[in-house]
Amino acid sequence: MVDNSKAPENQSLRIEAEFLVSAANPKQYPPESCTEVAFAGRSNAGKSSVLNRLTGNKQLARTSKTPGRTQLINFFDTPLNGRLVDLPGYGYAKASQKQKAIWRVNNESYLSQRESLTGLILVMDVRHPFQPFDVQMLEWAIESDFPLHILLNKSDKLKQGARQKTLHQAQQHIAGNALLAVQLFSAKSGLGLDEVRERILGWFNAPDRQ
Ligand SMILES: Nc1nc2c(ncn2[C@@H]2O[C@H](COP(=O)(O)OP(=O)(O)OP(=O)(O)O)[C@@H](O)[C@H]2O)c(=O)[nH]1
Ligand SMILES: [Mg+2]
Repeated sequence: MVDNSKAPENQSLRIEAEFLVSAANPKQYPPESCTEVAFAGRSNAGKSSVLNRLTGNKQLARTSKTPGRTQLINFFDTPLNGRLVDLPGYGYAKASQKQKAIWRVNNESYLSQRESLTGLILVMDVRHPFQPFDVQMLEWAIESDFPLHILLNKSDKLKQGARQKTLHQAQQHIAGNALLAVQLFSAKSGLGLDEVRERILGWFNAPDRQ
């Protein structure tokens, strides 16, 4: 992905990360030795690009123009006593029924069983927010009292007025729940980087869900 960010970064919020392991099933998950923050979202919303931008490492998670590229759960270690976890994207239309079923089992087992999971970043394309699977994820978070932070990614694709309007609608969508937050983001330009890094560092530093 082309990096054309001109936005100055607050270096004290940097989150370096390195690849730890890919898992196709729970037996392959690493030990629950530290806090984990997972990235979920529709295929092609830009989860891998967001991870690369957050960590300042364009090689970290693979990005692709071909949806459905990230099939496994990928774990990344940081020096901050916290891990970043890239979940496979959902909603890839061309996936077979069998692939979709495997996807669902893998994601649900991670989300429901992982004690060390402290926060969830839900990445949406700002141009198509709150698709059925996003809403399902949001409802799961609300029912489970689980902290969730929404990134309206690819904000560089919209003009200022349109993106503010989407942000406002999204804020109304989650209003009244202190565990939920939403912001504009662009993995391409770096818009919104400090805000999401602060949320993740907050989770790393206070692993009791909040
Ligand atoms: N313009 C723009 N393009 C983006 C942005 N984020 C991601 N993309 C592009 O969107 C496409 C998909 O990005 P990925 O990061 O591979 O998406 P993903 O959600 O990891 O996809 P899966 O691994 O299939 O689930 C790539 O072509 C990226 O370059 C962004 O903020 N702005
Ligand atoms: Mg990916």
